[in-house]
Amino acid sequence: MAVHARVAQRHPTTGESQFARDVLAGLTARPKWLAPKYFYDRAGAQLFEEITALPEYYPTRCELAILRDNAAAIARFVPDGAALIEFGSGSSKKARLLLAAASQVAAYVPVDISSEMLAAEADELRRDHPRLMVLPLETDFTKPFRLPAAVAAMPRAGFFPGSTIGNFEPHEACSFLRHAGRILGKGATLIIGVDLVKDAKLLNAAYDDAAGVTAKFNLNLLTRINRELDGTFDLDSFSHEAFYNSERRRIEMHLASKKRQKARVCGRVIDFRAGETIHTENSYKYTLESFGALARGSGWTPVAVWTDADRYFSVQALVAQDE
Ligand code: AVI
Repeated sequence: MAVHARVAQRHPTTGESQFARDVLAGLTARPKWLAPKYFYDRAGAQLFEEITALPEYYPTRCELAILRDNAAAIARFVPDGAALIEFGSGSSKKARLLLAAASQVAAYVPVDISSEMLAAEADELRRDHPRLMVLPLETDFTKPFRLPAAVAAMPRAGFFPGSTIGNFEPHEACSFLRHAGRILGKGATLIIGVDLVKDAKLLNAAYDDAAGVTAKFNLNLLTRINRELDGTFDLDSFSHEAFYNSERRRIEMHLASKKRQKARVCGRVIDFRAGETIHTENSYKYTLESFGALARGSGWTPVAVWTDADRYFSVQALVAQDE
């Protein structure tokens, strides 16, 4: 996934970027928090790629295996002549598996905020699928957007892999599913990757790997603040914390202050108590039942589910409910 948070948007009077405003609001809140979308600057996106290849990080491996093993069955849920719209396409690696099995797809619309990756991937896809219309859209896929006119008359299927839905709070996940329903329209299908509840030991290891890559990914947020917002965070005095909160069925990631200290951000002083944390991410895990209930309550009916043999991860087909 590529969710490079854009920082160009500035406040008309203060000149502050959206990133600066969000960081200051989060660091002056109690408890302190930062939005996970800000992980993905260039270094963060690179570290996330490394995470996906870690032995402990099962989601990417499992989802790729599910897509590979069931591509033909999944493709049957995509209508003839459909436009396949991918929310947060990144490298389109997973869509390629689906497209290879779904020759009935007439157009592929990768939607992503990162233009660099989009253009390069679109060119390659056009080369590999000469009959496929590839229509990249550079925009924040969580906000309302218009589909290209060329796909207006086509039936639509959405694709949202990676369990990115898990990084949304449940109410945000519901809003996103409704938003996807509005964009895809009546009768649409949505193919979505959803990470499943499992043994806490496996979950904890996946988000606190032995090589320390996830720790670097988490701490990179402070490096980004130091670079872009005149921050003075001392990285050695914060530590990565990740644990499964079984009551809320989510992995929580935090940055914990090892001591009482101060840091400056955009000229503001932020105080930390020893042990105080900045909550940087939630990664919700679902059961098939709990995700089914979320989907049904958000305008979608689950019609098929594929999992890996260990039932660590799922790919699900949802069909838009009639209003
Ligand atoms: C992008 N997202 C689905 C990842 C996850 O598993 O929640 C982000 C991540 N955070 C730490 N490791 C991976």
